[in-house]
Amino acid sequence: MLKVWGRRNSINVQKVMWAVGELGLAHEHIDAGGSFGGLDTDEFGTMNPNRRVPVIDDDGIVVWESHAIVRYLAAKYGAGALWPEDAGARARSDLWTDWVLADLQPAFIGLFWNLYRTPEEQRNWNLIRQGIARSAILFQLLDRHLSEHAFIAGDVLTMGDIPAGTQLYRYFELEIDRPSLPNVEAWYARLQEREPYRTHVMVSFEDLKGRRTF
Ligand SMILES: N[C@@H](CCC(=O)N[C@@H](CS)C(=O)NCC(=O)O)C(=O)O
Repeated sequence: MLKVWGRRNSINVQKVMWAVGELGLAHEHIDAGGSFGGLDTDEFGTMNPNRRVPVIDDDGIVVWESHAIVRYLAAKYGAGALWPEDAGARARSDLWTDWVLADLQPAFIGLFWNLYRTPEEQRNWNLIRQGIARSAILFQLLDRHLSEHAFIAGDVLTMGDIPAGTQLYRYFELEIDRPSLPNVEAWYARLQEREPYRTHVMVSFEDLKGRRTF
């Protein structure tokens, strides 16, 4: 049976769990990382020498890196749904996935760490302001793309929605200035209609407040 390792309040684990939920896959979830620990064992290091979550073991196929896992699960179990059959739609899914890894997530997670995960007295407000401004530019770029599409790759949800869509809960929950993002907000509302999104992504991150330790 598919096994998934990773704490549920990790944004990267949430991508995988959301995909598992969309695909309706039977699985075993094992809490790991953060206050659960377990990443420094020999057994874990054999699965993921980078010692991070998420990791999956699908009947002997071990995959780490959240986007690689989402692609693997979509390709194996979601043909014609999360995994677009059309090469153009698949390329759009891929490019927005890579954009999240290269641009959106470093900017937004940097902001999240500097603002939310740093104790108040240690916060660097220059870095926070830069993170807010950079995130705003990137979400506006995404907003322009979504003005012509209901979902990232077209009219239906695909694997391409998962990396960027996972960032939204925290972005809209943080008490920060945000630009007008009507199309991102409409997409966020569409995602919230989905039970796997509500269950696996809209997860409290309260216990990360002021904690820079993991
Ligand atoms: N690029 C990796 C990043 C993995 C990563 O940094 N995971 C964090 C959680 S979001 C982690 O394992 N941190 C150590 C811990 O939770 O103890 C991915 O997308 O899977």
